[in-house]
Amino acid sequence: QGVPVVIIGAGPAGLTLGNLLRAASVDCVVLETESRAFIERRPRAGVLEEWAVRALERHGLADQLLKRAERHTACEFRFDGRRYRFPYHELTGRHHFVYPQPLLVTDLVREYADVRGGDIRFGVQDVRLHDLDTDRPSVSYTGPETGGERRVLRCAFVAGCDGARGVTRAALPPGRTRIARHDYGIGWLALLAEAPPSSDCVLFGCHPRGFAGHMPRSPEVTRYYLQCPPGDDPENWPEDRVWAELQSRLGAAGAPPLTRGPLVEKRVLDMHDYVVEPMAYGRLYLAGDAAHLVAPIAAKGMNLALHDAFLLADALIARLTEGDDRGLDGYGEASLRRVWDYQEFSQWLSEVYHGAAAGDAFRAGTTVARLRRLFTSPVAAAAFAEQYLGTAERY
Ligand code: RFL
Repeated sequence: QGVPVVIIGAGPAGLTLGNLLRAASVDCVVLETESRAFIERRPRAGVLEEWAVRALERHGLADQLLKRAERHTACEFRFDGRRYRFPYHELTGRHHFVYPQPLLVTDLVREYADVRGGDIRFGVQDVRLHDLDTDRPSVSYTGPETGGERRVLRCAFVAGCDGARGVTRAALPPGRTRIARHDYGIGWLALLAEAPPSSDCVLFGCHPRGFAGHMPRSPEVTRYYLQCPPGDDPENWPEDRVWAELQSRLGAAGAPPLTRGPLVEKRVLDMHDYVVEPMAYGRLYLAGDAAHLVAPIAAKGMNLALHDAFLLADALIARLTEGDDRGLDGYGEASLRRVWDYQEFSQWLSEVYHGAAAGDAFRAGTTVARLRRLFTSPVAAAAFAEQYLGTAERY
C-alpha cells in the first residue's frame, strides 16, 4: 500500500521532480502548504541558465517558456561613472533566459496536475516525517481536506523540496549532518517595480554608496536591488529615496535615466548561504533550497533547484523501476559539485558588487582591479562568462 514517492513542497524542485516521475509512470503525491493561486503568483527568481532550459525542454516542460522567455545576451557593469557592457553571447554563443519564477511554477503545476493527472494537495498543515531510517517511511499531515484528522501517506521515498523554511531539513539527525554556513553581513532591499526595464540587459552598479542591480523581468516589470544594512526595515525606504538611490548608484555617462513605476514588492534579504551535507538520511532526499541556499547574488538558486530535480528524478526512477541504486548513492555528490561551484562564484561576485562600499580603500582598489580585468583580459572574460552562464555540462 502507499505511493512510491511523497514530494514535500511545490516549488521549482518539487514540481519538476513530480513531472519527471509521472512521465516515467512512477506514482507520487506532492504536498504543499500554500494554495495554488499563491504559488502561481509568488515573485522571486527570473534567470534560467541555458542547460536548465534545454533539460526542461527534453522533458516536455519548456513549451511556454520557449515561447515567452526573453533571451539575454549581455550584462552591463557600471562603475566610476562609466558603462562597461559585457557581451557574453558574443564570447560564448550562449545566453540567459529570463522567465519569472511564478510563470515557470504555473507551467509546471498545470502540466503535473492538469495534463499528467498528478496528485497534488494544497493547503496542508503540520507535515511530519516518520520512520525514515526504515524501508517503510511515511509522511503525515493535517489540513482542510482531512477535516482536521491526521492523514498518513506510506511511501518508499520522501523528497524534501520544501525550500529554505521547510520542515524536512530538520529531520536530518544533527550528529550526522553538517550545515556549512556563510553570512555576507550585507542586506539587499529587493524591489519589484511595475515599470518597463530601463535597459535591455541586467545592470550591476558597483558604487561607493553600495551595490544596485537592475534585472528586467518582462516588458512591464523590473526587479531592482539596493544594498542596505542587514535587518534594515523596508519602511526606511520610501519610493522617493529608493529611486534617488537607484539613480545615483546606477547612473553613468550616456545612460538614460531610470524609468520609474510603483513598487509592488519591497523586502530586505539578509544575504547568506548554507550547504547541508549529506543531502540524504535513510529514505529522505533533500533537493533545492531545502538542501542549499545561495544568496541571489549570481541568480543561481532556481537553477540549482532544477539541477537537483533532474538528478533525483533519474536516480529514483532507476531505483524504482530497475532496482538500480547507483544514482541515489551518488546523488548528493553530483548535486554538490555544481552547488559548491556556484557558491564560490557568488562569493567572488559579491566582492565585485560590494567591495567599493566596504569603507576600506584596499578592498575598493582590489575590486576595481577585478572589474577592469574582465574588460582587459580575454581569458578572464571567458572564465567569468562560463561561470555567469553556468557550466554547460549535461546535468
Ligand atoms: P521553493 O521555491 O522555496 O519551494 C518550496 C515550496 O515548499 C513549500 N513548503 C512546504 N510544503 C509542504 N510542507 C511544508 N512544511 C512546507 N514548507 C514550505 C513552499 O510553500 C514552497 O512552495 O524551493 P525550491 O523548489 O528549492 O526552489 C528554489 C528557488 O525558489 C530559489 O532558489 C530561487 O527563488 C532563488 N532566487 C533566484 N534563483 C535564480 O536561479 N535566479 C534568480 O534570479 C533568483 N532571484 C531568488 C531570486 C530568490 C529570492 N528570494 C525571495 C529568496 C530573487 C529573490 C528575491
